[in-house]
Amino acid sequence: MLTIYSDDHHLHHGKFELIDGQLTPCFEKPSRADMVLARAQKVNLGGVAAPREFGLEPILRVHDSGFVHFLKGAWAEWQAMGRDYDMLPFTWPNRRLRQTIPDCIDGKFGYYSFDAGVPITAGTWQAVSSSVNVALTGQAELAKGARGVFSLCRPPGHHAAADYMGGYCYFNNAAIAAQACLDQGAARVAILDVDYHHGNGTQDIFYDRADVLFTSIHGDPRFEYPFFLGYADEKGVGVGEGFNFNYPLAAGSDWSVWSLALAAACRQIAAYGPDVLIVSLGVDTFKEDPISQFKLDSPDYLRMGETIGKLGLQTLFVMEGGYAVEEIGINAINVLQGFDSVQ
Ligand code: OKP
Ligand code: ZN
Repeated sequence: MLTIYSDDHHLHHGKFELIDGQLTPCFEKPSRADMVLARAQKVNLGGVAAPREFGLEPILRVHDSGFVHFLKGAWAEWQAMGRDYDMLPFTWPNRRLRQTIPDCIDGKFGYYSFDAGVPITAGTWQAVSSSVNVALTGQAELAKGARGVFSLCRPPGHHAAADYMGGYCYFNNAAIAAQACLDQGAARVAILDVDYHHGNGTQDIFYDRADVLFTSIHGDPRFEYPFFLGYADEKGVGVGEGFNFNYPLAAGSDWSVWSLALAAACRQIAAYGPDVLIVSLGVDTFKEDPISQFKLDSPDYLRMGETIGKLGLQTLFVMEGGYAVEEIGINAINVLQGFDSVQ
């Protein structure tokens, strides 16, 4: 399987996120993608290619233009105020607060985000734009006929909605790739989000649509981030009703439990009959992940890939989370090798 990768992700390296009441060094760091790339090369997964440049147009098919331009100009605005350290938001338009976009950078950042897990640095725009190009280049390879492609995106994307960022995510790489499939003639795209956290952004983007099926297996929002979306009764709305499936699981869930949810999600995907499958591939379900509470072990990721491969669909894997940096490469690449082992 071909891997699409760009070194540009190194340009995004936030210093701190707000977690457990403390400013903590970011878990979402460059070594994550470096480890995944190293493993892909070590096992000869199938070559590495650089992304092509797609520009803003495919991003604007998914994201709000005010949001995109805020992100593009944010660092320059911040610097113009004499600030040379990482940007973080700290006020959000909660219930009964005005949804009016303020003029000042701090107000705008709050408006266009939902948590403090999204530092913006000098290189963030370049890195998040490249991450989208990595996803879109993978999508283009799939369109040319590949059975499976790995877009080694960083930063991740599944918490980002049309007009807000959060949870280490700025642009929704998987959603942008899904929309590109549709724009090039696909009738239906299925998304399977196996990251430990609910893909709230992806769900929100496609919630009122029938042309994208969204399925997600994740820590129950009653106890786990992002807390405010990801319940099993979220089924879609309007023509999108019946095209959204959440599988929230208890803390401590291991492969015996997790694999049942995967089987259920795969049944929905098969019944939907999509032209393409996009997997939001997070491996923070791993038993030693520092911010997560599932108990998958490294060999389980081979089984995961086999199960996905047995769907017999053209599949784009888009990298999301995974914070046990030592094992992230083994676990992520195990999924892809499991997939490749099924013909
Ligand atoms: C991203 B992905 C809030 C941070 C709380 C955020 C976890 C984001 C996970 N400031 N934790 O789904 O792996
Ligand atoms: Zn995650």
